[in-house]
Amino acid sequence: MKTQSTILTIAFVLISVFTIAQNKPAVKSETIKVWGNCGMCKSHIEKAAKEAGATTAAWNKDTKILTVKYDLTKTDNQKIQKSVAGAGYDTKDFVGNDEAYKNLDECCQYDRKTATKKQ
Ligand SMILES: [Cu+2]
Repeated sequence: MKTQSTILTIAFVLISVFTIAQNKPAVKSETIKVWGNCGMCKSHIEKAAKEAGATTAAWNKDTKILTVKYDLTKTDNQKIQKSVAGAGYDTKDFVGNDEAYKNLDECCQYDRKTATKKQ
């Protein structure tokens, strides 16, 4: 009887250790609307997102949707959006930095979110 409970205990410990070892970092995948124009905007936006801690970033110029993956313990949605806005691009929650926007190439002078809001 004692041997049996010892075996059960060992089995339980092994299963726990295995489960903990399998625990991956909390990775979140999200989509964020980001205003922009062309392929160059794409590289600017993706670079800014990665600088804010996104492990992967892919912006689609047709849908204007940025898909990011990031570690929840390292960054968050707002930080990523702020970084993209800092590069001159309007995002869902932030307005792009005006200075950065002015310095973008002509092809990247997209229609601002603020401009589309006003009628
Ligand atoms: Cu562009």
